[in-house]
Amino acid sequence: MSRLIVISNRVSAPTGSHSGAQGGLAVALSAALREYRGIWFGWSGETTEQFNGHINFQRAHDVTTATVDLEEQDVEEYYDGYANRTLWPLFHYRIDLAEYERGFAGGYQRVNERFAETVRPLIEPDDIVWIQDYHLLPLGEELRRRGCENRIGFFLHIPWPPQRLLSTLPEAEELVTTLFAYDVIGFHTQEWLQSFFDFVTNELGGSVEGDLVTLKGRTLRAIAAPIGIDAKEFAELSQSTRARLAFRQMRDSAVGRDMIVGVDRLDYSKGLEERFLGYERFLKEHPGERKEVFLLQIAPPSRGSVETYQKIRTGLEGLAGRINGAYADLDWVPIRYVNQGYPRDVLAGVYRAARIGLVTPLRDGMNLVAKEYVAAQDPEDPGVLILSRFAGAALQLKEAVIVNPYSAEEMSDAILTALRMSRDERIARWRALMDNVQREDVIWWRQCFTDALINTPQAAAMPSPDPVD
Ligand code: ADQ
Repeated sequence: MSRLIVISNRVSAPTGSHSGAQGGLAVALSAALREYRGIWFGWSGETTEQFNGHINFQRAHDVTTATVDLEEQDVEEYYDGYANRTLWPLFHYRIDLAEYERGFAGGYQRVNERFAETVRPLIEPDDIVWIQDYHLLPLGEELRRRGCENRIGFFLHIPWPPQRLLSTLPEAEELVTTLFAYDVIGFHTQEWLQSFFDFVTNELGGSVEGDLVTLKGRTLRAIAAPIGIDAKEFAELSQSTRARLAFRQMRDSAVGRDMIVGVDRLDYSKGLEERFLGYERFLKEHPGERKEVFLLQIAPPSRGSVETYQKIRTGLEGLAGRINGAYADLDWVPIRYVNQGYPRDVLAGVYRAARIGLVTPLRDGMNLVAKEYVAAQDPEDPGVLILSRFAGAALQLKEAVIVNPYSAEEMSDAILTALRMSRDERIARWRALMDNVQREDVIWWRQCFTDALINTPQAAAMPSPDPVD
């Protein structure tokens, strides 16, 4: 069997326990790597004075990780800059927040070259290479320029923006053209895939035939493969001792009230402000229901060195304070706003204790929290998932209460609907949701992608016309 070489911005070694706080992508990839003899390569998260390509190898739970340090300037331009201040907002449809700086683009390209240079000697002829996410779009091209003829796939974990938005990026054509170094590229949904097709055909003059896309004589296969969670593991987790304890604590502290839960990285794409406003609308429109519920929002800060993230943090604190100030009583606070991460088993218990899971991103590639919420429920008395129609997950989780997160009124109506939903209906909806979460889980996702990669004829694996000296 071929080895799998996974390359992503950050690497998260499997812990072997279920109590860590690994992010969605990290959990998905650990599960994938557990099955292969493979290597997971990426940035260590550390900086060094001068980049030297030194690789730090570690082995844990059958997965070898290989990490490199980057220079301070790399982090500023590649990670904080191009990845998080240019591509992330643009790909989440927020061109108002996207910053186009040549310095960022240059740093991004430099780090991709450094990654290619460093990882290239680790790749053996039979290996398959799987590159992850928007930090590393041109990495495949850089590997080809260094003579790598292996099968190389790329998966994008965030949305692909509509043609008109992407065309605002000065390097759009160059960047999209580099993707044709891959054999297969994957997106979570048909919608993102279609936007990619639109850009290649309308903007760059390429062509699409079935799932084969051709540009400037190079062909790749583009597929939609929605990521899932390790549903079995998560359902088991919700039965663990720590999950039970968290469940009990939440139910006790709720004193008979229904808990609504939101769990997100603190990010503008997650629609937290709109969520608070929707919940406020509910409190305002339904005074009789007020003290029957409370909202627990768990939102650990992320990307704190980027100014937009500092601003949304301050904005949300202000909004939560204002809503609590307007509605709280001696014995009740409407919003509990918590700024930290929790181990996954604790989260599972919290999800299970919540009558409503409120997952309302403005734009999200997939959203794994929605799936985790479903997997953690008690089959005899499940809660209700309220899900944004703009999350990739909405295309699979159709039995959720689907909302438009931009409408506070819709959000308020959805909360009322969920609170009043009969147990029979909750069970029926949950069963259908859970079937999907179990069927299209992380193992299924990994197989969809690696099967496509292994079975695609290697049309794209021709060396780039412009090899590195
Ligand atoms: P994210 O934007 O990080 O992922 P998401 O898919 O919801 O979003 O995954 C978040 C993960 O972090 C979940 O596993 C969740 O349990 C965990 N998490 C969130 N808050 C936490 C907390 N307070 N404590 C502990 N854990 C917490 C990106 C894309 C998504 C896509 C994934 C995977 O933006 O659209 O679904 O990658 O492809």
